[in-house]
Amino acid sequence: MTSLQAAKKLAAHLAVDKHIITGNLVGIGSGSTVIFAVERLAERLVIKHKLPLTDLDVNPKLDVCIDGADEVDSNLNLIKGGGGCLLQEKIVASCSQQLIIIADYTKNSKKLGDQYKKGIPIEVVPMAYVPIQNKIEKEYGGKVELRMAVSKAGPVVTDNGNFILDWKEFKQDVNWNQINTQLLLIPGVVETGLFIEMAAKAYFGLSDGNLVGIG
Ligand code: ABF
Repeated sequence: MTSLQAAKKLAAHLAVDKHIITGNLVGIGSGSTVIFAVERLAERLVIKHKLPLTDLDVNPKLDVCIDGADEVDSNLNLIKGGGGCLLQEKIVASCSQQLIIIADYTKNSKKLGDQYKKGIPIEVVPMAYVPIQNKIEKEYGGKVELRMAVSKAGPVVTDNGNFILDWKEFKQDVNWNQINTQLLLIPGVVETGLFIEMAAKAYFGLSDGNLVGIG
């Protein structure tokens, strides 16, 4: 296991051990860090030999959501969606009393954009991607790129049938709450990868085997 993987595992195990108690309804995100959280949950549920799964239409209120992130600033604001999942993760997080972020040390930053250079993901309705690109660049600056599949055969299509725009080289000293609200008002924007004032805590595994937590 590399030291980065070990750091992810540390944060994931601490979050599960500290925040999940028997009987909790738990939301789970995606990504390589969350896999360690799921493994830990499975270990703790070994007596039952399976993780009971549910849906938001059956259980719309969750106790805790554990998820990864691409970047976490010192105010616990997040960039998520680098792996393509953001809308469903934001829905699950919003149904949860507590959002706990688990990450390795590379995700810990003072300001959004300090560490993560791939941009803020914005999920959009396909027919609107060009007007949205133009509007964001004109009003807020930076560069907005359509995310392409690794094969370059076409754009990435999300689980919800939408495209993803990555907003790069944005200004960092801004009111992210306000910007997020404004972005969501653009017709065709479905959701953003800005998770503002949503996370209660973030744990970062370090390369030396220690952990730091914020929140
Ligand atoms: C998901 O997984 C995404 O929102 C985020 O982009 C990514 C983090 O993955 P990893 O833990 O693999 O870095 O939560």
